[in-house]
Amino acid sequence: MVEVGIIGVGVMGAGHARYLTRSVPAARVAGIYDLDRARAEEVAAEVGATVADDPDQLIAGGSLDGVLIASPDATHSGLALACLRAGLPALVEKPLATNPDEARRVVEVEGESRLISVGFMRRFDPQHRALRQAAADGSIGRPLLFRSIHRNPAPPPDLTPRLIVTGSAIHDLDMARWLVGDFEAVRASGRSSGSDGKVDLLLIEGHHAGGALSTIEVFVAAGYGYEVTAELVGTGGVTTTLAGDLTVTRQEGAARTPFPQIWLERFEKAYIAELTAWVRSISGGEPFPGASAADGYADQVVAEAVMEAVATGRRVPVVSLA
Ligand code: ISE
Repeated sequence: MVEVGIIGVGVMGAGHARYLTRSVPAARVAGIYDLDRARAEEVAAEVGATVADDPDQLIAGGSLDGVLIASPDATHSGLALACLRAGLPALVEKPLATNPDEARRVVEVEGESRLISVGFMRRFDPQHRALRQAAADGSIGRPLLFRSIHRNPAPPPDLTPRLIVTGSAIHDLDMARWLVGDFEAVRASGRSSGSDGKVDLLLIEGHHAGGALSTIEVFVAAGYGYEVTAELVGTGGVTTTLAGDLTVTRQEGAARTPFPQIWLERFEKAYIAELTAWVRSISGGEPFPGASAADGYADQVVAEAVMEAVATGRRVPVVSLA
């Protein structure tokens, strides 16, 4: 039994606690920490865990096999470093950090240990995996273009020009890297759909080292629901994700498809597959097949270039330090 501690049990951390408890038989949620003690106690009671007084107590307590970090984004890299100091594997929710310097520090301290994994769950989504397969086996020829549409029903209350990139678009940047390779440069523009002038729609154009292109739409105030659609255009065919679990109801002259309202519904299978693989990497010593700290850093570098491209309107080169 792999004993897991969870730091942060907001929407995502509580989701992970439930997935681990219900759907990953080889793991047990043993300890939980959240700044909001009442919230920690509520989720701990649900999954049979104990509550820690602070994150250090949880990490350095000596009884855990791994830590899942799902606290606010700005705390991710510091907690990842604390796990590295304790020699504990950690699955860090995306983003690994909120800027490239912090992400790079994690990569440097991690060294060869590969203790840090990053929660880019789309890498475990059966539909995105089909695109990856199509890119790898040559069935649609040479990939020319990756297209991603990423819509949320409503923006978070603290939406900023940084958060829409490091909190939302970073998923699509990671997918673009995973499917068509490293970015060479980006262009990007933002629009506001509301009267407050906050940028809630981004359009990103990626130029990739192997010659492929990517276009990414992120719209976090789409209203109708949560939708992620991806497409890979190759020289010999096109593979597009279809939302496999959706239904259509035909009634009164219309066909109606209800959309999920949140990522937990859309990506439930992906989260469970990701957690299962992470737990297996701890118990069986197999390498985690998802995103590494190096990926988390590379994505952060692209995110920074996207922010510069939005602010300046220019084509911005993407340069990672080796
Ligand atoms: C959220 O944090 C997620 O990671 C979701 O997958 C993403 O769609 C959403 O935009 C983020 O706020």
